[in-house]
Amino acid sequence: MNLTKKKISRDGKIMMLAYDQGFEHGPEDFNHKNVDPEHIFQIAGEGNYTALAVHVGIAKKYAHGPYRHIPLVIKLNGKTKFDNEDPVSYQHTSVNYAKELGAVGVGYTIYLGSSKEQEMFVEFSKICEEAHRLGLQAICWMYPRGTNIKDEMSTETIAYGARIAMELGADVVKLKYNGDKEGFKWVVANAGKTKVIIAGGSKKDSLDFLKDVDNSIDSGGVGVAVGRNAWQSDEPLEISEKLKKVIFERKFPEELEHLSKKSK
Ligand code: FBP
Repeated sequence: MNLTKKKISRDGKIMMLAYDQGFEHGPEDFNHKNVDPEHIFQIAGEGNYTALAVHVGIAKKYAHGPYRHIPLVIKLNGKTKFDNEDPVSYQHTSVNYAKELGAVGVGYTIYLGSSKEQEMFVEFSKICEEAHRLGLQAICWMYPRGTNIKDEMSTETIAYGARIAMELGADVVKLKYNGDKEGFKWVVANAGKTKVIIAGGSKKDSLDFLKDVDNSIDSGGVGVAVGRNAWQSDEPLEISEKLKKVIFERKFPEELEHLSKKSK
């Protein structure tokens, strides 16, 4: 495969597996199986994800051999769960190095509403410049959070996040979905030509998760960057298959229940 031809999307849709939670949340998200990055690379490959998002250390040590074909998004910043009052997350990896490691995209989290938001705006904007010069996609993990944010899940706040990501130059913005299907059209409108994907959030009933994905796409989203709802599932490949059918074949989540009853 010509590695330069790898993309983070397929047919304009994105089904990204996110595995940066070990950094953001710590080992509490893991069990003895999914603590192993190799297990996650297997899910990404066999589950036919369009991309896998990881930090640099995991990319360097695991994105080889049978996993070389998986399009990689390398996260360039990260913070721990200990810093939540007025969060900031600084760049720790360069766009150049991400490119050297074979990434097709780079990811960066912005905490909109934090007193440090300006610092993240400046870093991300420069990252977009560099990424685009090198032919990489720039993906913004946009999380309204901090002392200035009254309700991080309000539609207007999520739409503000979409707007900022677009204005800073993101190709894709990853946002939380608040269940307001009509309101999400406003969110997507604010993102303009920047593609919108949703985060999975903490593990929930698989049907509820798939309905959120379905509704967000109905409202103009193009997919997901999902972590815990996939790799914390007892049946990660089964939920991945259902997800694929919702995103690419636009099947109704209810239609897929017969595939199995196990993936709760
Ligand atoms: P999940 O699908 O597991 O929620 O992952 C999405 C994600 O954006 C991760 O990439 C990131 O680690 C995490 O959510 C951050 O979540 P939060 O800061 O809201 O706990």
